[in-house]
Amino acid sequence: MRSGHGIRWVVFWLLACVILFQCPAVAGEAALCAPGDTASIAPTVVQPSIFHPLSPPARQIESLAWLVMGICAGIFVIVEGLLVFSIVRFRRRSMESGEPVQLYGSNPIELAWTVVPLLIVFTLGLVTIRVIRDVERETPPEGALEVICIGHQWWWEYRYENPLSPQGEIVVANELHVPVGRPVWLRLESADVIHSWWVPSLAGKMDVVPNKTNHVWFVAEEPGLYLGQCAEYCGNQHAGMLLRVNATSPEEFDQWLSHQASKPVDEPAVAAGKSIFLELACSTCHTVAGVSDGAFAPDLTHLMSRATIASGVSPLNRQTLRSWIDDPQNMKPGCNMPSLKLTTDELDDVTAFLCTLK
Ligand code: HEC
Ligand SMILES: [Cu+2]
Repeated sequence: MRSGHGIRWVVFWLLACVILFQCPAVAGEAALCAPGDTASIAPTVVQPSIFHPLSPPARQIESLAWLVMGICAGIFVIVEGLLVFSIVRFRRRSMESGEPVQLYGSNPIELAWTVVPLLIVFTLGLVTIRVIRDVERETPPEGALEVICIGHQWWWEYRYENPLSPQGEIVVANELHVPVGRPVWLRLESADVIHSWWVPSLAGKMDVVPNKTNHVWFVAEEPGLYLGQCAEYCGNQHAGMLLRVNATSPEEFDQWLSHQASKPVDEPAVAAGKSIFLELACSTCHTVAGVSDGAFAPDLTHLMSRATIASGVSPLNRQTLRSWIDDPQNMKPGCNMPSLKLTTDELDDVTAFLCTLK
């Protein structure tokens, strides 16, 4: 009976290790697809894993995780070792009969298994509190880039204060851009339900709560594309609410920022598509700077500068864009954009218009 217990533990730990080390490769595939209309060099993809930290808070969390796992592994080896030893050493031999010697009470043993766990819990508690204090700051780190992040069902909105932009602010969807080596201070807000911002290589999970402001900070140490995932169940497209953080050199970041602050090109050739965009409900939900100012859905001013569509669910190119507009419920069932049932011609025109929004 006891050995059955031992085997269950071994199986449990093996499974736990497999799960821990096989962190899901969220959207890795999509990330590697270059966008159709913007020629950009595919950045190094940093897969989401707490065991690949590239930012100070993520490093602290990793060290803490190893400490906890080390202590647990020690306990596991000692307990299971004693168990196996007892099973083998004190097994019933064929010649023996009757009950083995019964022992009741032992002060040294009682003391040992009270004091040792207390010490372990105390140590882990102290170390954890220290890590939490460092990871959850009350004030922005010095020289931080401050960005507002708003969680929506099922996409992310980022707002940068930017004097270059006429509105004094630039708004982008789903793809956060940050400069390497500079602290980033994200102010997290929610437009609807509770989400959680989690890019494991950069920082720990932080809930995004309606009517409450939370913060998360990180410093991307290397250039690359950091992937993550909404980590709080938020409805039927929770799994389609992926996170992408592009860390680039400060120069590239400044270029990106000033491009995002620029007005969209006004292409006379796509006037038909533009007027369909304005006449149909598109413009009541979406902003295109200088064209419409819907605030419910992703800002499309520089749509084609993004690599993905629908919060990382699909790579972005003319084809995916067209099929998205045709029926978003195909690509992202349950999402908050309806199919407006455009005719083939209207579809082509609107797609052509959006494709100019580089
Ligand atoms: C009822 C509001 C609503 C209307 C009307 C609407 N959309 Fe959307 N749209 C959304 C929402 C919400 C999303 C985000 C969906 C998601 O990722 O979960 C979205 C996403 C998009 C995206 C992808 C943006 C990105 O970066 O991922 C495009 C492109 C788009 N809409 C174009 C259009 C066009 C063109 C029309 C008109 C034919 C239109 N939308 C009408 C709400 C709307
Ligand atoms: Cu979410």
